[in-house]
Amino acid sequence: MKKIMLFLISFFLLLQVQSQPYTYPLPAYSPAQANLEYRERFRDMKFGLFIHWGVYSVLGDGEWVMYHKKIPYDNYKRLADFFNPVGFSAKEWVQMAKNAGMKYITITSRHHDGFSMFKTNASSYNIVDATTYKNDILKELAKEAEKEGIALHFYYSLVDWGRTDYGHGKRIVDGKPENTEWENYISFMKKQLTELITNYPNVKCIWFDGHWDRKDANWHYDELYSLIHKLNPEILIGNNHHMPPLPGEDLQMFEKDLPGENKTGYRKDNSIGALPLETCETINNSWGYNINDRNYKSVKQIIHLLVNAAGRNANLLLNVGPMPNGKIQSEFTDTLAAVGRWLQKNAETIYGTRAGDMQPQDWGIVTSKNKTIYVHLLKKINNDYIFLPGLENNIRTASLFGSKQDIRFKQVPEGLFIYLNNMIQDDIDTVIRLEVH
Ligand code: FHN
Repeated sequence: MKKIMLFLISFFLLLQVQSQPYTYPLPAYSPAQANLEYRERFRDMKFGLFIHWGVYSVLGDGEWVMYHKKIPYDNYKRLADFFNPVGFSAKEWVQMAKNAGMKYITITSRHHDGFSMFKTNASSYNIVDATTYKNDILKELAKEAEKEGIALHFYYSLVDWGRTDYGHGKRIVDGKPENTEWENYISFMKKQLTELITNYPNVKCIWFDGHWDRKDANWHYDELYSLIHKLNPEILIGNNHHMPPLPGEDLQMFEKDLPGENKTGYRKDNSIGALPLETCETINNSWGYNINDRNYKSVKQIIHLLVNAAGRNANLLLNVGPMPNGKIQSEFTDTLAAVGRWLQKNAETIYGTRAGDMQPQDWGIVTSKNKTIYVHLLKKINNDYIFLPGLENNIRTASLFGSKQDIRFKQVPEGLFIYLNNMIQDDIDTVIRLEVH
């Protein structure tokens, strides 16, 4: 009995030692001027299109279908034979994003299933070499996005369920999966990242995902990040690792959470840093195409996400999962078009703004630009007034945005009262424009 106890104790101690998160002694990083400038342009953009697309879309059950349905990799790989997206049009996608008021597109260049959506010499499991379609859709998208003034970002998975050098499911010992060629996997990623940056020179951000699969592994971020910044110092690096940013990263991202919230529970440390912020969300409940998912967010919900993100200094990266034929379903395109119409009217209150000095309130948020503050009421207010605590700016005028209607206000040391008497409130967002002295 004593022996068994001893064995169990040492087994659990060993497990604990092995599952220690890897700590990153990353070198200090000073971003290049071009990088700092792109960070500001990125902050101004406010709204981007996230695209999860790969061979998994053929099964219409999301991008994790292989994992969830326990499909052996050899069988899963055959999906490439059926992936023939003849309906894909880079022009249509870019126009859809533009009409929605989106300023950038982030697309999955390779997801956890290891299928590359671009021509790569590092693996034959890619859209050009493994499908009958044979076209590099990233090339087409890159060309079209550049022509239309839309910035292009690439999602890149750290996880690979297929490669033996990744060793999916293996135990991590001393920062590496046991009995695998981990260094080989790292150099495979370096090859692909080099291709993505040199063959698609307008790419402006690499969006890593999958760290959470191996918190205790050494991902060699020092090498990956310095390679990217050496190839193009302007490129922003983001990593969806659910931790505060590491040295070498240029943006902080939040998955299905606004900065400061932690609804998903992904974060241990919920702090918000000084880097540009981005929050990503799905237009229904799925990232990759899911034929059964009818949980479409409404136009109002999307606008509220966007406004709430802007009021917290973050961009909204809104995801759609295109169908296997390359088309985007009408439920999504209709919503995006309606959001675009709203943005056309309200552009000034969103693009190029920063969060106002006031913390988000129960009724909404504020954005600001130069000497103007935009108060976004995201709820119908039954009171005669709202109060903006801590607003110290010296207000000159207040008016209903988009009309000449002046609004009464009163400044006190604790903040600002805005009187709403008889104001017709908008069902989505009533915007009040404050001019500061
Ligand atoms: O596992 C992925 C998931 O498929 C999707 O890509 C999202 C996007 O943020 N990230 C991962 C989950 O954290």
